[in-house]
Amino acid sequence: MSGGKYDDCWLRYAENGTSKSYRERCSNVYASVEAPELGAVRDELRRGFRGLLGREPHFWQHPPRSADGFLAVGTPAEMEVVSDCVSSEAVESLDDEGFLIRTADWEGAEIVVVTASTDRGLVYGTFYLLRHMSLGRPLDSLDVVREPTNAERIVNHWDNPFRRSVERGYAGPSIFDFERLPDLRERYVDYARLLASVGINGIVVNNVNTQIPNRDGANEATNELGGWQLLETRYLEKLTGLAALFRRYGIRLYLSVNFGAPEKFGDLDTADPCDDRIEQWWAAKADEIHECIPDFGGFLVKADSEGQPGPYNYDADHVNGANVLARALEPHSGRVWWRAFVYDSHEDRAVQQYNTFEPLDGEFHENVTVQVKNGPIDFQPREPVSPVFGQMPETNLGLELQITGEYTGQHVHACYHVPMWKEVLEFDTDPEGRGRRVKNLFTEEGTGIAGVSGPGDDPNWTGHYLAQANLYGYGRLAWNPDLDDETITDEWVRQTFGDDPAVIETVTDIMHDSWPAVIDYTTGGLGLLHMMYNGEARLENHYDPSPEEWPGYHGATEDGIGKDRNSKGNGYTQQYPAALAAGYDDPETCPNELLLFFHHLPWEYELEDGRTVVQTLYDNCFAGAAEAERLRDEWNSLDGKIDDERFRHIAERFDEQVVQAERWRDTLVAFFYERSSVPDQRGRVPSADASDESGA
Ligand code: GCV
Repeated sequence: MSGGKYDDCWLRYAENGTSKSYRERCSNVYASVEAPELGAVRDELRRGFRGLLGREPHFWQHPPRSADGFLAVGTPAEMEVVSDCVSSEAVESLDDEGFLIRTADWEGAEIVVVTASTDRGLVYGTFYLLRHMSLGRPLDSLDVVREPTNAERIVNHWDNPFRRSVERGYAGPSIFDFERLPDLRERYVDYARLLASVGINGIVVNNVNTQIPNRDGANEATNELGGWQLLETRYLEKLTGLAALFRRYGIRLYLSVNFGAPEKFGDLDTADPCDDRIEQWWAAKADEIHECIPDFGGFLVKADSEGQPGPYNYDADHVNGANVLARALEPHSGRVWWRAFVYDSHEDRAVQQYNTFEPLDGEFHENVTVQVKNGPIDFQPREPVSPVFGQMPETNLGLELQITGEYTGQHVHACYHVPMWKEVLEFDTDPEGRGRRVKNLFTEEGTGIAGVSGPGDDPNWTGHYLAQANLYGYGRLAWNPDLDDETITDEWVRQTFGDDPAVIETVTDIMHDSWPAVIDYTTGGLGLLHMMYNGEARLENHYDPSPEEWPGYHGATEDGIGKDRNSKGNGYTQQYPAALAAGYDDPETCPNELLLFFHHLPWEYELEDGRTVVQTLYDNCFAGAAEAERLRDEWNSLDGKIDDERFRHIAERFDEQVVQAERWRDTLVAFFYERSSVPDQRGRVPSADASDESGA
């Protein structure tokens, strides 16, 4: 815990078997003192080495000539030691955020050099070195060069500044106390450290729902809470200090903005993007923001979606809307992240994003990134990859992932998202083309990755300690989508829980099997979705089972289940390139795990392994709930092997997960039986026959 209050997550910096050799090389640190980022570097080394070496290092303003070894952190331009050990070409060829770490012999001393061409690169290099040491790895013969694959690696907060709540957050109130800004909390520094340690370089601090729609019939006052007012001068001034704090860690601040802002602020009677006055209004606002926050990242916009205003309100389209903001930000190197999550009905929204955005390909301004959720619906436990990817070659695209577990058990259930994201990133958007995996789409300037983050003010940040791994894994993948999930999991487990092999093995196994279990008991594992309670209220729960509620999404009727999102139905399959479309369009070739997403099939349609659709749904629901129990038991086997606080907290969550998994199982199988009237061959689902028998 830092300061005894908040959990350190993966930045625990515990002493390990290699600490003795770390003391020899790192007790003396020669670090440049120039830029604010270097203050962050020194603070982190002090903190990290206090744990890893068991004592604070001594900081020098010149090379410590009497020492046998030392750590040097700086750019070659500033430090001769560095330029003596690393060629200037090697450093100059790095991109702005890249770094280089090398072990070298310098005037008889064994030194470790962390260098980069920018101060931001030094921040990342320092965190890399500390991770390397936290994993107990040796410092001999280091020769590491790293650069991020994706230039933009952003977290999106859905925090409501004036309520201090977090939409889809499961860890207490917002970390940010907006009303008290410009006062800064120590917690902001801790959060910036967590983000920078995994390479995040942008943060959107407020909810995309900048006005909270009156879905629950609340009065107008509710509309005041979403945060559109952050564009007011007094709030921009408040944000200045927060932006400076994040800047020390190489993180740029962004704001979600309300498309109707010019009108909302009362200056104008329209927000029509094609009106010159609106063009000027946004340009003046961008200038004002730049005055307060010189490295301001830009705007994130949810427009024409779920009650948020957008260009459609003014008979304009998404290009008009995004470009007017882009022109305003352009002189300040700012960027518009324009969300593609646009739909107007629950009829079948799968088709809508591609239909809305693909025709606009090539028309968005250079500094617009169209931010697309991984699937066409909404962060369901499993969805196909959105057909927008790979099919808007003339547009900067961004991938939006959900770090917070809105539909995956809301941090009561353990659900590790990294395997899901790997599936998305490795997806080939055009099997007949080349090099068009999702992970290769965000490497060009202007593209990037955004994660809906969700941490809150709870001491453990994420509600469930194991959910910290999703924030960790998101950052690591955003930096390098080629990393495999085993590597990421292993890094996270060791840094978070230490190096006891039994603990590592058990936690790794739990992480690995958690997502498949959630899919099975909340969907039946054949591609169904939106089986959960939605409700009328604003903060719908998305947690409890409620399969009757939205039949439009899963298509269950007496004759079968699933949705014809294929050429017989709404044509969704045809939005994919031919090879994918053909595969999905035929139930015989469609992957089982998405079968009912694409096809409405008879309950007794036979799958390849000889089981029927309904029997497979029954089996998977039972298997998922049984798996939740097994994961709980595995966790319980760690009693006494990790600290009591985390052990108990997670054990309690698992107990609740098991109960909830059984509730899901029982609700879904009863629903499947009620609709299909097909009994479970294994006799586990109470059926009409069974109750007749038991009554007899
Ligand atoms: C921020 C889903 C979520 C909403 C969220 C929306 C979005 O509908 O349930 O809470 O709103 O997605 O991504 O905009």
